[in-house]
Amino acid sequence: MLGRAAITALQLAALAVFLVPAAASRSMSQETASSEAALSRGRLLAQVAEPPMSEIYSSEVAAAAATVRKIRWRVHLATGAPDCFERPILLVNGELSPVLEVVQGDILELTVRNDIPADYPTIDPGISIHFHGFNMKNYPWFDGVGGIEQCPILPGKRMTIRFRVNEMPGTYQWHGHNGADRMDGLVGPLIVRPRGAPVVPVKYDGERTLVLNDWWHTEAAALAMSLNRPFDAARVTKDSGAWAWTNNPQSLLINGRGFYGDCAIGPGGSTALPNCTVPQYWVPPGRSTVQPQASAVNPGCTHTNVTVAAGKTYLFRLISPTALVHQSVCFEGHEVTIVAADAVPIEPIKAPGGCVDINSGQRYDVLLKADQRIGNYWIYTQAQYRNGTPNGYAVLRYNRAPRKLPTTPPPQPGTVAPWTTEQTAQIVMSSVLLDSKDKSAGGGVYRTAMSKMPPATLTMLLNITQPLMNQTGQLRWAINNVAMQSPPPCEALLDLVYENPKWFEENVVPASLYNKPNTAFNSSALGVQEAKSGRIDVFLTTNDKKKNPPPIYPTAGTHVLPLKKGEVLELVIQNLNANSNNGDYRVPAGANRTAQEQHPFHLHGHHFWVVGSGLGIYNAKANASSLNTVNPPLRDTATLPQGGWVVIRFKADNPGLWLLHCHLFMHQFMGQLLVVAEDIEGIQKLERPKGLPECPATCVYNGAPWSNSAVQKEFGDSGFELPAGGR
Ligand SMILES: [Cu+2]
Repeated sequence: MLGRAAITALQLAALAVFLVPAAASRSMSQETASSEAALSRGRLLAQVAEPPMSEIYSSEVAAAAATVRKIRWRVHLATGAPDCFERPILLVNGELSPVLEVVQGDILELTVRNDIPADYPTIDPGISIHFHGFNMKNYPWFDGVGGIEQCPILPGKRMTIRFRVNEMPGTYQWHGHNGADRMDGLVGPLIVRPRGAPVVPVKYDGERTLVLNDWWHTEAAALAMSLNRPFDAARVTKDSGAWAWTNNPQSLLINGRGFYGDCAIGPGGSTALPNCTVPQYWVPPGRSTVQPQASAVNPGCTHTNVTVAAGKTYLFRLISPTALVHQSVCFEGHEVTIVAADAVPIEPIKAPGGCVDINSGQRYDVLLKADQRIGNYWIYTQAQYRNGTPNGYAVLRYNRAPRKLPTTPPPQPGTVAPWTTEQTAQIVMSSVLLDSKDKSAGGGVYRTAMSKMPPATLTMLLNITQPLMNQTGQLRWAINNVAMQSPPPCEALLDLVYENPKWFEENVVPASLYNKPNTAFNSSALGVQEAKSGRIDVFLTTNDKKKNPPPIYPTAGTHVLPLKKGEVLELVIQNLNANSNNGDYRVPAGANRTAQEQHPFHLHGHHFWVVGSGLGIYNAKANASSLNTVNPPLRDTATLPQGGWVVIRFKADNPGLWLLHCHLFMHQFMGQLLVVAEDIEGIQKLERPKGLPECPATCVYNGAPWSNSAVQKEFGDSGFELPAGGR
């Protein structure tokens, strides 16, 4: 946590934040008033508010809602201690992870102001807001990916996002999609209410929303910069510093709260948290069930209590925006029934053992009946595939139960098995939707969900590897041997496409032309290409292997997959060993480069059919029986299993540039993404909205290795320093 003190000292005086009363949305005038009142009280420490719990759904309220929903957000820096450890965090109007709630058919008019100080360290200056899971049909400009669809909102600037919410009702999330902002707290629930009666009725008495996040004690920029340093020891210099893994998260948060072990705080265990008098609490089991007291200066230093009334049924909206962790979330002593996945109704199924597997980017709606003895029960989250991550805990508290912890010891990590691919395959499309004859139901937003999955007109294999880049010594994640390097945000990619109908033809550079093994490469090589073409270089991947074969050697660039209108693309995403690239990247002695990891693949602009997933190498014939072509679920995020494959399918019916990427931030940052360029002519028919953010004068590659001298040059005055290098 080097540099933290300097930042907070610099910013504290201007960064008073306050506890915001729970409410789904507020007007700017109210926010400003509260903010000023808080400032005048001179309180310096952040108070992290629990995200407001949604009230009982009422279709009358929804139907009467305003057509234009104007919301103003001020995104700013504060200090907070969500898990007892104080660090800089990003808040919206003084609140961590506020709920954004809209009604189908509403026009959302969201004005976002970036009040983050210009010298707050970042790998990519400016912010943007993405509406995760929204198809954004006709609004590709507002999908919120910095550098691709818009230039980011720079410090001191604002942007108004305006679009009609033509989305399926259900549970989504919003989050920052520029740099690593979402790891600093810029994320929250996004809920779409149906206009009128829901198409798939689900009976319940109340709603609860649980945001299940992972959390580090180090600012995201420092973690990301360390990931960009040379992994290959032979490329490490004194100035470059060495690659450093982020490690597992320090905490799992439930609704922005967690509890960091025993207050021996800090990645090195060195720094004691001031005012932290809480005794050992979560571990060892049964040692103490004394409720830790949240002190006046450490209000975040406690867990979330979720209250329920005995005999009532609740819809829990489970949302995972994690940067790294695939979790199981469990409800002690209670059965839960899953009724929706990624906002789309599914055939209701019981979660095995009361536990739901939820990957980063995914959402599940589950029903829980409070049918147990009045008391306190654990809600706990557990990391899968990442041993050493502590559990997250909250308390399910019945009304009239004592204000204490559950009497049972807190369940420990490693006690819940992840779902198998067979269990995941039990998630299928709701028969109510499939059997419906009314294609206009829900404003027609369910049309795809109600349709039989069309046959694929185009099939493509995406091989996932983790190469070590010969050119830079950086460790990357690659799709078909291309590690995506975002274009510098001097102009959004979407603008280039829009301005010039021939842009793709003129600027697509066959990958075979450059980035051959052993060619000289430096961090500005892309800039050289850009200067040559006058634009940005692009690698093309198509199924036409003869014309544009995927690169043989791992390479870095803006990875684009063009798709014509009406095509039905089936993507087979295959997990491979790191060193199965045919490449000549070096494997450092002793390093295990055969490991595979699971990846939650998320597609912007679409819900896709999850046709199937399994282990081993995909074989169309041998795996045919495990594919579901009858009632596959429509999702926007699907797990590529460790050592396995996943098959997804979608129809190109939405003009835009849509990211397909691993939703683990670290993997996305390390190159595991590409841009689906869908129906370019269709894009050009859409009117470009006015008032999009101006692009910065200087282009910064977030793919650049951050040497010590580069960090000093960029952030020298802020006191920011990277964590010590090392592997
Ligand atoms: Cu991944």
